[in-house]
Amino acid sequence: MGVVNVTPDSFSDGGRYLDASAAIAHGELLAEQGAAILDVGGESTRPGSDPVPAEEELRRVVPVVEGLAGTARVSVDTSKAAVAAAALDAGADYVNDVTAFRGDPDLVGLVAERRVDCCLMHMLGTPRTMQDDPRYDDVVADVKAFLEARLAFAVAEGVAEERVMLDPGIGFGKTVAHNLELLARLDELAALGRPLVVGVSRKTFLGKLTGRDVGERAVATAAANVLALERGASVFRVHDVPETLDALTVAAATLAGGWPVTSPRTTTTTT
Ligand code: HH2
Repeated sequence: MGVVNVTPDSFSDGGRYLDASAAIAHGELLAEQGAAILDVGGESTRPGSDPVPAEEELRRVVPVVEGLAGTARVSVDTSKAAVAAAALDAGADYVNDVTAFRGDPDLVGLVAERRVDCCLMHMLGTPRTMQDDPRYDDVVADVKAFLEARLAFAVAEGVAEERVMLDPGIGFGKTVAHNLELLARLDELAALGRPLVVGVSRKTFLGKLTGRDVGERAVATAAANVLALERGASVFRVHDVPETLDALTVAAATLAGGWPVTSPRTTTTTT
């Protein structure tokens, strides 16, 4: 899943693709590089960020979804039903809601009615406050119980279970230690039986571990994604598609103990 942020303030690429044509060109590049899903978002959820009014989010997201429809699957990264509805009308077929249907009471009904896939993510608190001393009894058990409850809620509201993917919400109300424990014990979340999405890309915990600035975290991102794959994740939300795809291709082949695993990639050398 390639990230297309149409925002002035995203933590790693804010302002770079605010113009619709730049965002569409970027999404096309990510698809060419191997992204199967393009996740288009018009509201930053970085720590400390403020919500964006629906009209502004719509203005940012809809032309980009329209421009990318047909290039790859298009996901809309929103917690607002009005934005999701317009994005689905414009060609998206996946709703990525970082509030797991807690942000807008109308979103779950929309996803049920349109019969589209969705991602429900764990977050402690809101983006404004989530990094202020987050605490858990047992971060993995707490996140697992939350995701199980949100999955049950979605199904009770009419979303088919097979439409739901779950995400531990790396960086959303978590310390470095919380993020590492979630990744190390991801197999416990995989036991919920739904595909797992992970979003580690360029995040602060990788900077704290490596000392690298936000634009220099592609290798760290790929390493975390490889371990997430090994523990059962199946969707990897990233800004740097080629690096992560190479790492995942090699990791998947190694885990499978054979070649080819999925679609073979062409290469210019034979060694
Ligand atoms: N992380 C971000 C945004 N959306 N969605 C899911 N499912 N999982 C994630 O981990 C996730 C997400 C934050 O990253 P980014 O979009 O790059 O930054 P910003 O929120 O500042 O736009």
